[in-house]
Amino acid sequence: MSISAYAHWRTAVLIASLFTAPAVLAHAHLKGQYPAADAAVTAAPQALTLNFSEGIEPKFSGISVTGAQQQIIRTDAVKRNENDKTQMIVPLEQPLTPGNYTVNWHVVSVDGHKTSGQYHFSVK
Ligand SMILES: [Cu+2]
Repeated sequence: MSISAYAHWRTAVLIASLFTAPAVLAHAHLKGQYPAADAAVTAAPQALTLNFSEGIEPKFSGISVTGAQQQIIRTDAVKRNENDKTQMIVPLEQPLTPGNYTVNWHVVSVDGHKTSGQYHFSVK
């Protein structure tokens, strides 16, 4: 490899590392949840749990749950699993009745980045 080709390669590696590392990895992406996205559960859940790829700040994180008629489902304050800072637990004030539900979530991860998303599930 010529000197200029080597220098070019070094520059490319440096730029690639600047753009790939922590910024993307550190965001809290939703990895799984209960009830699962698009699931139809038979047991009425008393809480929703959401698992993220990074630790979350419960004070700045939350969900809103709405039913098929856009009615707002009342929830208690967001908690973080004491043994797993990537797990958010949202108790429901009342068990869910049969129907379709939409969950809009937003979290701030421990590095201060915000992410949000939406999923659906139903209770039979
Ligand atoms: Cu981040």
